[in-house]
Amino acid sequence: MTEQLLAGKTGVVFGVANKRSIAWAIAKAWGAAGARLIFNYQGERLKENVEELVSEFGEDTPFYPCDVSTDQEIENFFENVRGQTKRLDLLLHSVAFAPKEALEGDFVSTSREAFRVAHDVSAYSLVALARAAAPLMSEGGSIVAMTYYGSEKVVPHYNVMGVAKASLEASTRYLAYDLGSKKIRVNCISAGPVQTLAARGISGFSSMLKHYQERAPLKRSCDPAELGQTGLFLASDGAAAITGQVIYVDGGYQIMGM
Ligand code: NAD
Ligand code: 0WE
Repeated sequence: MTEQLLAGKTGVVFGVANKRSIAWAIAKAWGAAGARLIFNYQGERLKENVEELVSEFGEDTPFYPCDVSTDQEIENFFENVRGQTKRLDLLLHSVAFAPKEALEGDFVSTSREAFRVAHDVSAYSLVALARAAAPLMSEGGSIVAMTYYGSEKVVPHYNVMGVAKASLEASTRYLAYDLGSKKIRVNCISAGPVQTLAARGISGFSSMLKHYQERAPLKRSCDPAELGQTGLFLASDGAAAITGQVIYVDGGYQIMGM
């Protein structure tokens, strides 16, 4: 039994698409620890999926549409949140997108538009969501975002997503500075590769998992439940003095030089 580390806390979760989503693993850990959760879904296409999943937390679990590339949808989403709760404690950002063609060829071929979209959806959205959530975090809070090692070293084909994740990680540090006086902490989890919807389309993904099994100190990447437990730690008072950091949940892969 998990201790009720998050009893009395309320969180918003961005990025559940299906049961394999990293957001879903972290939501389950937060929910099992006693948090009340409110979810987004990206658009009508994902509504039924998300509706069925979130009902596991009870029939009345709120979920609202929010495409993070639209200011108006972010405003409407938080208007709905304010209808459910006076206070927020937790925010999960588990959202990324780059146009498919930008993850296939060379980085040097990245179009202006693909660069813009990748940064808008995958990095700027953290700033916009943090700004909308902060006024509700009246007793402090914890903001957690998902990142990947391709932000700091070249991972072939990760391309513009790596540049956007570098921006996400830097944004995490600047947000941690701005929001620290309100006792709002902002951190990233850098996950090793996990089989999700966002990973399935990537050619050579299973050879990446094999690479981690050969090279990572723990001889594997990570599993979603472990990301859930790290997300729970960052949300809890155990992490009360941790902000602006990137925590690696990657079997130790990030420490290796050869
Ligand atoms: P996923 O496909 O389950 O989740 C990605 C989510 O992003 C989806 O729910 C999708 O709806 C959402 N999204 C995309 N564009 C959006 C938009 N405009 N507005 C609102 N939502 C939008 O895949 P995942 O692997 O769980 O990815 C979650 C996060 O984890 C991402 O930030 C990803 O970069 C990161 N990550 C994934 C891996 C991996 O190997 N799977 C490793 C490290 C980090
Ligand atoms: O962040 C990611 C992937 C995010 C992602 C996935 C897609 C696939 C479908 C963003 N945009 C899109 N656009 C689509 O059209 N990961 C950390 C998983 C991932 O993706 C890779 C990886 C890894 C790891 C792409 C190339 C190389 C490695």
